[in-house]
Amino acid sequence: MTAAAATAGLLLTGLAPGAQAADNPYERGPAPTNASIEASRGSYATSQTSVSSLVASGFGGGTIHYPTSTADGTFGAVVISPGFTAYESSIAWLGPRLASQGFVVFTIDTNTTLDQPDSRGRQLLAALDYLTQRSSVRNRVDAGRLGVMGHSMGGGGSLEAAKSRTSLKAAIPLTGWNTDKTWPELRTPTLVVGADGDSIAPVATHSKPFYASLPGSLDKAYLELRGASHFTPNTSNTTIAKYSISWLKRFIDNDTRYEQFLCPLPQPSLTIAEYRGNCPHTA
Ligand code: 9J3
Ligand code: ZN
Repeated sequence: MTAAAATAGLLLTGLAPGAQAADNPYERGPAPTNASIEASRGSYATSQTSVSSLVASGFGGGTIHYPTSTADGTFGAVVISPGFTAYESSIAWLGPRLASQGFVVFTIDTNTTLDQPDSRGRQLLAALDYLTQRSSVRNRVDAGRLGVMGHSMGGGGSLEAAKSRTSLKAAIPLTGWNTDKTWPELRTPTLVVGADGDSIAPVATHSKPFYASLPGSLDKAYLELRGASHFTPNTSNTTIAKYSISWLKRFIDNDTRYEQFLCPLPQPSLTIAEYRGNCPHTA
């Protein structure tokens, strides 16, 4: 070993935990376990800040949840839209649940509760722009690593957002609803979550064709929740959380430590009626 190499080794071993020179600069938090992604909270303490509808432009305001500490640098971010006639409160559980794993999470209200999926898609993008350009936490966000989620028409909106902004790193429609059933235009890794008992956005006419129409070359997955309804995404749900966390980590953070939860494909269980996808992932 040269003196220079020995010095480099000393420097690396001398770094503080969490500040190690990781192969992946976007990796955040400790090595995951099944227990850590199922837990009601991750390793990061979180804070929140409200965004008034009066300052929001192009969407209805909301709440930003974010890791309190700045010691780990910037984080990827995700904006989440509620569904038809619903408010931010209907998807609020996802704010601290996802933020505590190491994301900035913006749960929003839409301009009106009757807005349709195409409008919700535009509002998700407006909220991402607010988050990265004008919000009080903008310096905590890595503007190049963004994702979208939503419930029902908000899930349909997440597909619309990914279609119009192909730079997005992850999309997760939760019991999504849309009159457009075909999404070959997407270039964003997409996890489609359906519910076996959904009679408002039945998987046969919504989530299944959404998933099937995504490009075969895309990293994509279809998770059908067992014993679930259209409104299952409106309250804390461990299956939704663990696969959403894994998908966001894998594709927003490029964190391959989470690949173990996505590939090989999860098997049917008490909470999973069906899971489809491509493995291994290519992005
Ligand atoms: O956002 C949703 O819950 C969409 C389902 C719905 O009520 O559609 C009827 C037009
Ligand atoms: Zn289409």
